[in-house]
Amino acid sequence: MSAQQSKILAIIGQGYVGLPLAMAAVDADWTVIGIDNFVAKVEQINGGSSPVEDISDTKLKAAISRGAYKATTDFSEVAQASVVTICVPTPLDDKREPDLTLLRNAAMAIAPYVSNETLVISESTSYPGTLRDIIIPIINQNKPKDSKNIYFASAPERVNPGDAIWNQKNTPRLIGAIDQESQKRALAFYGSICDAAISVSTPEIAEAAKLLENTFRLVNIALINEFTQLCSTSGINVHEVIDAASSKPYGFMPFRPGVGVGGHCIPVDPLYLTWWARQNGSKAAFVESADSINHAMPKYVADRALSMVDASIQNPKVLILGVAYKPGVGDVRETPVSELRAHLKAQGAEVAWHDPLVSVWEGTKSVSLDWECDVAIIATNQPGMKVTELISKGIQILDCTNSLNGQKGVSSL
Ligand code: SAJ
Repeated sequence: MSAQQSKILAIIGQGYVGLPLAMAAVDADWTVIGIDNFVAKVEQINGGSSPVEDISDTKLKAAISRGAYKATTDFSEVAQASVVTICVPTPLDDKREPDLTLLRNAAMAIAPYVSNETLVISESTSYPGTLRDIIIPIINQNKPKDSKNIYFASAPERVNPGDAIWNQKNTPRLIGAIDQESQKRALAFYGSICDAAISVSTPEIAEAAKLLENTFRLVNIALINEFTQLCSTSGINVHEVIDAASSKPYGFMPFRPGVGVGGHCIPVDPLYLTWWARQNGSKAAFVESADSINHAMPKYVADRALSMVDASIQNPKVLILGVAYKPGVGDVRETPVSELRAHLKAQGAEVAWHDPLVSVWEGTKSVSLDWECDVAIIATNQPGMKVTELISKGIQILDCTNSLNGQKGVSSL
């Protein structure tokens, strides 16, 4: 491995995880090759247009113009790199079970090109054992004959889309490697990119910790969604209760109810955990029930909204405000608002939506706030949404975001 090769990084997958990592590595003087299967995305990126909200075109163009970054579909470029990170999605299949197709394909695609002494890191969230039992065997069985020494580590991504405070540099990273030399090299790599590279004893510890982080969020969101329904039946304002409980200086972390959980992480990663439990002959019953409680929220919200409309109206007109999976982003991946719309339509409602950060969603366009409706639902509290216009028009509103608490004509979850 030449000295020059020592600071070349290849990143597989140039999406929400891979592109921010690429830009952070460029800031740390790495030369980065971003590899992605999608020709259109590679051309868009090399044209200086960022497909990821948190990465500006300016930052991308600067990295490209100084020759520190390029995107390509050519996996043979992996041969130039000393470090290869796999940052591909790990979604669920149609049975809502782990789907490692993209991860296996990525390992298969890089294997013939990994040079001797290369460090391969998986950042893709998955169940414990994925690096050791799936990625490493694929690479060792398909690597070049003279690539005797390949190093392996797991460093699950901790990207928080839309987060203005926590980023690749200041978010501590967990590193669990297959052996000591791999650990030393992985710690050195992340040490060059972020402020805190934290060593854990095995890849399985790192993989399990990531699932715990996101499952912790899912179960606490489920608790508050269930608690909200209890409070609502007895006319107790759940947000005042949460604020009150938050006055305790220890032992309580406030979560807020909503229309459900979206994104590629919180509704997905805990199901890697429940599947893994079943593979080991046990049952993560608590996590499974949390998932079903959150999954029931879109129907609960639809019923609450339609109960606010005069029963004589056959096909009520419902306007949904904010369709992204969380505020501050235009990201609609796995947004629970899809199910909300489906439940409303199933009960005969005519549904339209408005979101200043999303122009097209599921083949439909965002409408203006002038769209006549019988009730409006604030599903995601997007910046720049002039909801007060609706209040002044006397439109009934079901606020799922606690952004209009206590205003006239506004019901809170
Ligand atoms: N949500 C609630 N109530 C809350 C908090 C969130 O209903 O109190 C909902 C949101 O509206 C959204 C969903 O949960 O629909 C997930 O939003 P999020 O902000 O919790 O999480 P993500 O998916 O954007 O990012 C998470 C983060 N995980 C944690 O904070 C533990 C992020 O740090 C991870 O890196 C990311 O998953 C990931 O990539 O795994």
